[in-house]
Amino acid sequence: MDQVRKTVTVEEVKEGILKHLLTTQGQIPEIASTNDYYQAVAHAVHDIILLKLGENLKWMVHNKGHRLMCYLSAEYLIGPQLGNSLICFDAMDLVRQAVTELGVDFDKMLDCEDEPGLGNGGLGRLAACYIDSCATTGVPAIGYGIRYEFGIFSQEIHEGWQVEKADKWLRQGFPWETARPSLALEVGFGGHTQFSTDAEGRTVAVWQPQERVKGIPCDIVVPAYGSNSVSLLRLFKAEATEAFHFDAFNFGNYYGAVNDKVLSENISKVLYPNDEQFEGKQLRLKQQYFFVSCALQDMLRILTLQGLGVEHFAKKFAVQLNDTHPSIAVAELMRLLVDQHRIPWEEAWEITRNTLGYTNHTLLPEALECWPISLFAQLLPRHLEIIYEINQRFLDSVRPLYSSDTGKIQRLSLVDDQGKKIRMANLACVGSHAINGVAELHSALLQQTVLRDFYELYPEKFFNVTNGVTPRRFLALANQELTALINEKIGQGWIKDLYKLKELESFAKDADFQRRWAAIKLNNKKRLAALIAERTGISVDPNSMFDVQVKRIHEYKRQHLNVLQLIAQYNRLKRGETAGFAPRTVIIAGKAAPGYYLAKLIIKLINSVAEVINNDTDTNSLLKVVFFPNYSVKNGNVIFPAADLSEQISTAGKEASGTGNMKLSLNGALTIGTLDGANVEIRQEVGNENFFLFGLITEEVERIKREGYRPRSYVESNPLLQEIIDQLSSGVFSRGDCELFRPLVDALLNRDEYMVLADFDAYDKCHQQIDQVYLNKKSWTQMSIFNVARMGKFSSDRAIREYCRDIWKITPQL
Ligand code: 26W
Repeated sequence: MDQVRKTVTVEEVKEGILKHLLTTQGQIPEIASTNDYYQAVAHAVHDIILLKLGENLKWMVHNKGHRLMCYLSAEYLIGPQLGNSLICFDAMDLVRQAVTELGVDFDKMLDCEDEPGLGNGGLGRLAACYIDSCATTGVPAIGYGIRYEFGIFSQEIHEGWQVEKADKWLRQGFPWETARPSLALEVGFGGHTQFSTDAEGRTVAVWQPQERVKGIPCDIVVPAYGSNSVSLLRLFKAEATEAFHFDAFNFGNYYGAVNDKVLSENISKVLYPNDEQFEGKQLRLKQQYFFVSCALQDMLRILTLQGLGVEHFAKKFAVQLNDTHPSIAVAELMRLLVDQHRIPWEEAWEITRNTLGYTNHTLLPEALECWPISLFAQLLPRHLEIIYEINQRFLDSVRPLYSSDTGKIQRLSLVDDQGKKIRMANLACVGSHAINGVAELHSALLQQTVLRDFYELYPEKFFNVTNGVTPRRFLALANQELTALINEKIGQGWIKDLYKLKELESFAKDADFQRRWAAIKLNNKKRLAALIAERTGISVDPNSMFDVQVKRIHEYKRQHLNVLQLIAQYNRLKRGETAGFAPRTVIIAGKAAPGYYLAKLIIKLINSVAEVINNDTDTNSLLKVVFFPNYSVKNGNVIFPAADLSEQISTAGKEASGTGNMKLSLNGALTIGTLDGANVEIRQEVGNENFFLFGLITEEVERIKREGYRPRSYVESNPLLQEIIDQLSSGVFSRGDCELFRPLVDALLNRDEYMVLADFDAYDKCHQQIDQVYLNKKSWTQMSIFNVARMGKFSSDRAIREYCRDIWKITPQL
């Protein structure tokens, strides 16, 4: 890699860009737009990445025995590619100079990139971080998924409400992928099973699907930082098979055939925008099976290419299931091995279990996937038979252990109590050799709650791998000024070994270092302030505390707790209680699932409260509120470096891990948080004194609920809270409309599923304490430095090394 950089001069880079300006954009400099230049630069950089791919493919051919990690994920939120690639090649300055010399504004050019939003949130971004870390740590890896034509909707705000707009990310073309139609695979749906007897007298099941669809691999090559290693993201696009055309000509039903063609191509049309909410939609099951089948067939193709028999499958591949979305892989791999390759059931089962690992990402019951059996029978009849067979053998094997405990057997069953649904988490547990949660607390809770019966049955299968984030994108790229300062003090080693940030501790008390650290934060805040003004028209003061909560909007994440505290603070300021208050800008961003009414109402609430507070001249020099629209990887990278305070305030026990918490802390924000998800470990790492803790812990949440939680009692005993509820109910923040926020207020007063009211007082007091610390600039900065210095654990490189050691049994090459 070094060679690539050292041998390339600015002149050569310019030449490469100008060549692509003509050959891919058909443009000459005199009339080329900034976007034309972006496309040209992207293609030039993509050429370099493809050369690296060549090296990797050669390595694979010569290392046939090496295990390959295959990540199965319905979502990848990879973010913009150009800036990250330049970081990986250490070519940012070189290309900046070349582009500038061509008379183009480099930052505007970078900004032309539309990101592929092929994921909802945490789970999709984690998948992208892991593919990145596999490249950098030298773990040969392919990420398999779906190339949605429309990714997560883009969010606009109209009169305070979220409005969803189609995400046309392919509008300008996408220079980072290569379609490989010659590697297309076929996937079936529907039909029935035919049983016959083979030459040796064995029964053979042959699935006769009613419908077939082609999966075209679209490859994105993901570069490593500082080496020639790459990972491959292989996303499948659905296309009609040629059979449609035959039908059309043979039967004269041309329009019917074209219509079928359109229908089959719908499979990869759009990403489902729900997270943490299962919806039993047929097309979604089709998507899941479509990419899983393509992926497993692709692996079998690779095996054949390497001259290895199917019996080597588990030795060659470690397949990781990113939640249950790809868990149909258990049945599909069995079908391919047993029905197509005639491997005896027991042997196939051994291979399947040794191959698969399952990662759980949520404890919320409404997120757990349970597919109606009727749907399965219709779409995947053969798989349903296989699942029944797996279930029968499994239950037969455990019955002797729990003979008298029929409840236990029922809970372990892959089929629900009513015999109506397939429990995909159970299928994933039975079909894998390893099961893991994504933070210490989450893994412990999994074992105590949703997967308890499986834990008791197979304790040795359970692991924890705490999530991580890539330091390349989320520090080196997002925060280039801070990176330069860190590099000046401790060198660049931290980019590949994040524990090295520890060396910053010796500068934490250095006044000059603190001054430079704070100056960089201020610059980042100015950059965000400019973007806020551009996107919302709201002007904010970069000298105020930037208090940031960015994540999907969900009741369990409690954006409304943030709003209640904000109103409490506003009321205090209105009463003239300004002593000890640190001027504050509250910044909230995140998308709501389009069908999640209360989440959308929370967005409206934030905007309504913002309208009142921002326009109140009594207080608006001290307190401002911004709902930043369309939170994405791209916007996130401007927000993270500008945050002073990171809000991680979910109800204890509900957030599996969180990864935004890591990105913000890595950029020097201090955390206000509950003991939930990875917050627990962040606090452990940065030190209790550098973390603002509040709120009930998981056991207290459970106990209070058990004993009968009465949310109203918290309002009755707290005049501050009473005042806020009255304001919300009397239209103070809704131009007199007393009905607007009633559903939210009612949910809080009557149920308060997520204990917002129970945690309000502790949260409010914690915020007041934070103001005290913030007003002491030196000590705040020192805490910020300690936070960054102690983030080593939260690199996705560390997480990948743990997966390699505990689950995949792969030795990283770097
Ligand atoms: C079937 C509908 C559905 C769709 C997506 C249910 C659940 C999901 C995901 C599992 C939701 C998700 O993204 N979970 C998040 O995963 C992150 C990565 O591990 C964690 O950091 C977050 O805490 C968790 O909410």
